[in-house]
Amino acid sequence: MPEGDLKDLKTKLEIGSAVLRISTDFFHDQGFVQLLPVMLGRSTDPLGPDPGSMIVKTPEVEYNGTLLYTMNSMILHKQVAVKKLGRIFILSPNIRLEKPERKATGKHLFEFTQLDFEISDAKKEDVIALMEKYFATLSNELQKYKELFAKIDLEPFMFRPPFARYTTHELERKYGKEWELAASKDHSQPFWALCHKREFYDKEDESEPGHYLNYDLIYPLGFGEALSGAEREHAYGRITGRMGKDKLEMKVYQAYLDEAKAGFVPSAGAGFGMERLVRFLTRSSHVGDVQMFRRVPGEEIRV
Ligand code: ASN
Repeated sequence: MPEGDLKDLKTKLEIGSAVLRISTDFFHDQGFVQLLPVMLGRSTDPLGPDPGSMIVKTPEVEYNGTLLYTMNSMILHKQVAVKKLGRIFILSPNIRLEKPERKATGKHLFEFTQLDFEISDAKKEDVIALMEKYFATLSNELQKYKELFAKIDLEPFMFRPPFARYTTHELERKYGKEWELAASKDHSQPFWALCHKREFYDKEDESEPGHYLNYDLIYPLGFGEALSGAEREHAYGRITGRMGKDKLEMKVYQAYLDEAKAGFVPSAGAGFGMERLVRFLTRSSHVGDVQMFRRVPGEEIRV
């Protein structure tokens, strides 16, 4: 690795450390309880109706006679936890064995950490307001780290919420089906992409079937997706209905479904990747450039 890259990596890791501190402080200040992550579970996030279009497989471990999966995300566990504790967040390590060709997107890793949070009885607007407050706070707090940014010839990015909002239908009309990169390049501040057909746990608007109460935040300047989240399907019958439409194998989700049957509370939340945030703040060409231990799809693992 050339000398300059090593120096840059050190600075980027220091910026990453500041971001972790600011972020956890923010969620604590907002009354959230920080939980420790789980990395194995009897069910995990299916990742879209067709995980095969993105990941090679979800790793499985047989332990003590039980089949366990590594976490694609902790969404299913968040729905269980939020019943007991109304506001939770987790720095959650996720393993997603992305296809090697995904290296080219610059934003995919096969191992990363997201700050994942969930709030009982919350709505879409509550999460959007919370995240806009978070990004404004992040900009203010990062002013204290100006000298660090100067080492890589940057200034801390000024997030200026409220961010623009579009439905994904509007974005598709303007930029085509693969709107994310073009729309991101066309903006100088993050923007919300609303109403996107995704996993079964994102709530469908019952008054407008085919519409979803979810939200992605997209970074500007070509950096793409920052965050995804939603109000959740919490009623057992609706969950099984959505799983059926996605042709998911119910028995894989039995433990989760048992919890749903016992009763979930309405909730909303989101998750955002820590490495993607640091990549954006440091304008790095690949998200792996901000990791101490690179986990880039298709790349040889050194350590
Ligand atoms: N964390 C996301 C959410 O809260 C789910 C994901 O990572 N796929 O909706």
